[in-house]
Amino acid sequence: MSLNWYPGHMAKTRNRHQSMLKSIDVILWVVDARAPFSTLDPTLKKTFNNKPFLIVINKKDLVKVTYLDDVKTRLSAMDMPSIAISARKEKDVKALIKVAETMKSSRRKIGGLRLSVLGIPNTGKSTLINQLAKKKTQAVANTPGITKALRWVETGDVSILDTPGVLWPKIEDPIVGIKMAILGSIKDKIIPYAAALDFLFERLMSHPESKLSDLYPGLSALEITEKIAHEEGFKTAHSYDEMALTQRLLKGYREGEFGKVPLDD
Ligand SMILES: Nc1nc2c(ncn2[C@@H]2O[C@H](COP(=O)(O)OP(=O)(O)OP(=O)(O)O)[C@@H](O)[C@H]2O)c(=O)[nH]1
Ligand SMILES: [Mg+2]
Repeated sequence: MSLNWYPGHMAKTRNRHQSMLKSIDVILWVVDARAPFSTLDPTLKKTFNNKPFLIVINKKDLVKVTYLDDVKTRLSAMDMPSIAISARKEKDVKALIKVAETMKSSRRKIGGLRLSVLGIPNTGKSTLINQLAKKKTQAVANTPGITKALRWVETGDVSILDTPGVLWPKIEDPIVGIKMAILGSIKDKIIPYAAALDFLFERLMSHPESKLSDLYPGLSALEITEKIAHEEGFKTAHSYDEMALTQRLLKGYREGEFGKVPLDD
């Protein structure tokens, strides 16, 4: 299974962003801290035309600091400057703006800082902007495709361009597609449920930060599946509702209920 979900608005967003580069000082390229490499769109950088960019590793509250340090070191070795934040934290967003300020071209002396935020759906782009604006200017939700259009938001000295989440035209690696599904970056209706459930379980059963075995000590993956299905009422006499079970687990994982378990190594 390779994922082929690339609605027209995604291509349009990329093109519009590229055509607006002249009005942007620094691009904030937002990725999810639980899968920073898988959510780094391999085709996006070439649309920046050498404009400075900063990788914003968002949702840092959902992984451990040691993991983040390793990610930053690896990105730096790839010539990708980065900063880890939680977009819900004012202090983190302030620190991010300070770094972006230092990256602005010295040729542009007048006027405030102009930023754009780009990234795959559901990484927290609009949350970041709301935090900066200190009010809810942008709609936010834990599903993909919430932001529908490019929109400038003025916040004091900083103008910031919100954009709809974009995926890349063809996601070749099925595991990357599954991770996107788990993170809530693709539409529910195209989630490969069985594959997502297998992957997530495997991860939660084997990762040292996972709380699953504390919650269900001594049980195998299958036994845990059965137990959760039973507890949640997804179980009938001979089978259980796999989709309901997967949705329940995904919801828990997305909210950090099972520990600070990243999807990328
Ligand atoms: N745990 C955690 N959740 C966050 C953080 N930032 C954003 N979120 C949540 O992530 C979900 C998606 O946030 P949005 O700001 O709508 O994401 P977006 O990138 O604008 O999404 P699209 O507009 O659909 O592309 C929401 O449920 C946010 O509350 C963070 O730092 N930590
Ligand atoms: Mg948004």
